[in-house]
Amino acid sequence: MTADVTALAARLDEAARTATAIPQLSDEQPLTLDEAYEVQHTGIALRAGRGDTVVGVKLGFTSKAKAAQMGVSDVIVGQLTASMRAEDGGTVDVGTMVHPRIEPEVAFRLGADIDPQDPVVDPLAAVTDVAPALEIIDSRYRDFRFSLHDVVADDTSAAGFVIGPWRRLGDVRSEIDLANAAVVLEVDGEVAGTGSTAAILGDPLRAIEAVARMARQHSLGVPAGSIILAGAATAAVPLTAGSVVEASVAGLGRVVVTAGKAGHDG
Ligand code: 0L1
Ligand code: MG
Repeated sequence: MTADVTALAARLDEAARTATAIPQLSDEQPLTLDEAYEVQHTGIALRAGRGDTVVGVKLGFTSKAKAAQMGVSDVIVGQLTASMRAEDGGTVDVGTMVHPRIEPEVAFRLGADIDPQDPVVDPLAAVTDVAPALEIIDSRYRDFRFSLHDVVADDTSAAGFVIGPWRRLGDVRSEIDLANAAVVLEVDGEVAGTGSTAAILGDPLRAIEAVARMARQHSLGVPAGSIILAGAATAAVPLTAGSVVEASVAGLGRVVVTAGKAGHDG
């Protein structure tokens, strides 16, 4: 049976807009991986129709622990939109989310396009900046449970992100080993997780090659200016209204956000 991509994307979109958990799509009918990405792209088009814009991409299942938990051997890719972004030091509205979690990440910014069709040019050459980041993930599925294809359709649980101060990648690489920098996640001043950037594909810079490959396989554009969230350095923790969350990456910097609760309009 061929999936009704438009209807499935609309179902997920409604779930996100109303902060209402829904059953996994695959409970009803199995989706192929290609169909799941089609659902994701259709959902992003729905957001674009409301004036939102794609500003980057994110990878999921970049840690061995998460990949093993899901029984997968490759990363997944989702899309970040302007409306998902909260300012460093600002507030993220958890009232618009179902059951948000937050995780510390490393973000990259492109100074040039990544052309996924060009196998000659090293995609790493397109990266100009790096920053500590926080990602807010929020599965639109009940109990945060999903199959691989369900979570791809659900834009890999993308819901929010915060980017700390950008630094030139070349400067940072001359100062620290970006492949093994200590990461600390704090909630309300208490340590909620510790890890290393090594948890991100062994080296967060490997995310760039992975993004180029995923862009080629799943027809994504990654133009100059795009933000790339490379993956999480610790497990995600629940994000509740009133919490102040800070991530620090040793030698790179820190980023902070407060969870507020205004909720959806109407
Ligand atoms: O950013 C992530 O690693 C999330 C990927 C999707 C799986 C999840 O929601 O935990
Ligand atoms: Mg993430």
